[in-house]
Amino acid sequence: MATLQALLFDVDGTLADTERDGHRPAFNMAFKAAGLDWNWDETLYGELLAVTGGKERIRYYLEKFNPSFIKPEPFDEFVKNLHASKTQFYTQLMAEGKIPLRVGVERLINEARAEGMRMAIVTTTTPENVTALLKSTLGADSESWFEVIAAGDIVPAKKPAPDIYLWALEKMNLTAGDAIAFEDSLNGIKSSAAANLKTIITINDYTKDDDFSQAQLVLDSMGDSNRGFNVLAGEAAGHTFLNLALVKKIHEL
Ligand code: XBP
Ligand code: MG
Repeated sequence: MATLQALLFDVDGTLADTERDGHRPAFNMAFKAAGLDWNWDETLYGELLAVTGGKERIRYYLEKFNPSFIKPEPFDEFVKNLHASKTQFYTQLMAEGKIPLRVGVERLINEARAEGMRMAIVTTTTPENVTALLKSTLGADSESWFEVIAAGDIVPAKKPAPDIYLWALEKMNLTAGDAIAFEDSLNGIKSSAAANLKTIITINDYTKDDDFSQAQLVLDSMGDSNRGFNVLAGEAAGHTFLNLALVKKIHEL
C-alpha cells in the first residue's frame, strides 16, 4: 500500500451538521421569498437527502412529494433561480456563524496541516457554500489550506457517482491508493468506494441507519481527547479519538 498523501473531506454532515440547520432552513427561506407554500420539515428533509444536489433535490421533491404543483416555464430557469436564492440564504446563515464544525474536525485538520499532509474538499454542495462555511469556522484564509475544492456542478454526475472524487484525484495527480476519504452518508460512501478510496465515516442523525459496510471505520464523531468517539464498525487500535496516526493505520488496511 502506498504512503498516505492526502485527506479528502466531504463537507455536509462530515465537517459540520449543515443539512438540518443550514441547508433545510435556507431552502425554506427561498421557498417563502418566492411565494411558494412548500415547507421541508426535518422528517421530509431526511427523505429528500436521498438525492444529492440542491437543484436535483427540488426536482425530486416535486416529482415524489408535490406532483400536483404546476411547473412554471421555463422550468430549468425556475429551479436555477430558486436554488440561487437558497444559496444566498445559506451563505448568510454561515456568515452569521450559525453552524459549528463537528467535534474533532478542526483538531484533525490542524494536525494534518502541521504535518504537511495534502488536503482537498470533495462535495456536491455549491462552491460558495464551502467558502462560507470554511471562512466562518476556520478563518478567512482557510480555503487556501485545501489544494483542491471539488464542488457542485464541476462534474455533471454528483455523488453517489465516483466522478467528483476521480476529478479531485486527477487534479492532485494522485491515485486512489494515495488518499483517504471522510464521509457521513450512504451517497458519500458509494461515491468514495466507487472511486476505490478507503473511507472513514462519521455518522449523524440523518445517516445513522445507512449501510456503511464499504467503509473501513465507522465512528459517531472524530472525537477529541476530552470527548472520545464511539466505534460503530471497524477497529480503532486502542485510539479514543481520530488523529493522523489512526487515519494512517486505516489507510494501510
Ligand atoms: C451534500 C448535498 C448538497 C447539499 C445542498 O451532499 O447533497 O446537495 O445538501 O447543497 P454531500 P446545494 O455531503 O454528500 O456532498 O444546495 O448547494 O446543492
Ligand atoms: Mg455529506
